[in-house]
Amino acid sequence: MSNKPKVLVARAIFPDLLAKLEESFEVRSNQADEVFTAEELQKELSSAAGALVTGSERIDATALANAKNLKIVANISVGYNNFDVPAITAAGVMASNTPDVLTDSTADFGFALLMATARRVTESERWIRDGKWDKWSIVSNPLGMDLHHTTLGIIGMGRIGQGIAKRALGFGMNVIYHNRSRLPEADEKACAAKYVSKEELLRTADHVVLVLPYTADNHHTIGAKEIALMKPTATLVNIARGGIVDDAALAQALKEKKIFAAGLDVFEGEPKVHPELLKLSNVVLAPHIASATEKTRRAMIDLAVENLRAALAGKKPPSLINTEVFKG
Ligand code: 8YV
Repeated sequence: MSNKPKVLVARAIFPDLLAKLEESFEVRSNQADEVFTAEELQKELSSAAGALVTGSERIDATALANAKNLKIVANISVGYNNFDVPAITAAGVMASNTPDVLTDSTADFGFALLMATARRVTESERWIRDGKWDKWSIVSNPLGMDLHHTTLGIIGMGRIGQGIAKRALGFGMNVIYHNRSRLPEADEKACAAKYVSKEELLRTADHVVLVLPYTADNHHTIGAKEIALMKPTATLVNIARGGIVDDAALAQALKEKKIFAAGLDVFEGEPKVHPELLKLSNVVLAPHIASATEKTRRAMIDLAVENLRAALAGKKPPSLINTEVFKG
């Protein structure tokens, strides 16, 4: 029997990082592609002192029902809508996430989707692969929308939203934003971004990007009614979370060309994608990869491990969410 604390690694991580963890802990790791069922997760957590989890694991009262020794659930993700924070706090367990380390990669990808969507990059590639490029034409080869010197509307102006706004400056874009609360003047200045209501943003932006956290309040915050406010030439990019957009309403609007195009990295019920979206050419699809560079994913795991090590050593985890649980 080992005296090392038991740690659960709920999803596959890089082998060298797993090996490092095994030096200090008795690790039970799920290196399979399958996500634990709720029942399996409850059982796995019942003997763990700490757990590294991802957005795929729902951590709630059920998951924690038998978790008598658990000190921390460390999310390898900045978003933590997979956490029922009040339930985790009530169980006396610390919860942590991975802010900052993924901001730039995610903002880069937001811009990649904005460009691919407005300039029809993936559609053009499919067009060539389908053998449709028989001649160059000035008027009929895929024509897109400009990004430069247009108005970018950012909904959710946290770290990643501000990162996108700063990138937009290089494109000479006029940046407007909507957020739960207005940014301090200095931050607005740093991004040259103007605060507007959600309605004004939807009406006036040429491109709308969603970067807000998913909460019960913003379920379907973009639905048929909101899309109807947008310009028919506008694009919509979602790198936030599925559930923020009503995917069925979006598919209908794209089909009817109510807006020009959409770029989606996240989906309601992912990894399933709404079947109507799959039929459309004016949508760019990505499999939730905004943070997916090896460097950033390693940094996310490193930060989650740092949180876990701190909690198991009786220290305050650097990105603790429910600070009230830490008894220093
Ligand atoms: C993660 C993310 O890859 O950090 C987030 O909020 O969406 C992504 O970076 C994903 O959630 C896996 O946990």
